Amino acid sequence: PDDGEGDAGIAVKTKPRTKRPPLYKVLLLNDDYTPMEFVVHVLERFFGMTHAQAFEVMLTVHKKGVAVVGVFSHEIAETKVGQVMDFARRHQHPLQCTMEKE
Ligand code: TYC
Repeated sequence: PDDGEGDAGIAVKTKPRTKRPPLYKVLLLNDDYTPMEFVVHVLERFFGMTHAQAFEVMLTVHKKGVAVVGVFSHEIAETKVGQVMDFARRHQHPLQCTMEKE
């Protein structure tokens, strides 16, 4: 514990640092088989996008290969990835969703 005095009794200031939790980008990956409408539905359902937003983001992934679909705390990001992977697997689509530290 810092007594605020250093070894020679000289006042030494330590800045109060409030640590923000790290954020994680959730990424959606393109593939050749998942139907476009399914991806649009995923983005509406799990990421709260409107149909127009979801369609736009789906097209970005389709054309560029990958897109960030949201930025969340570690716990929320993990939950989203799990929900998407689970939903895709249940419908037998190869859709991939991952997360990475921002
Ligand atoms: N490339 C897919 C197709 O042509 C559509 C697609 C878009 C798949 C986005 C995955 O994350 C994805 N049917």
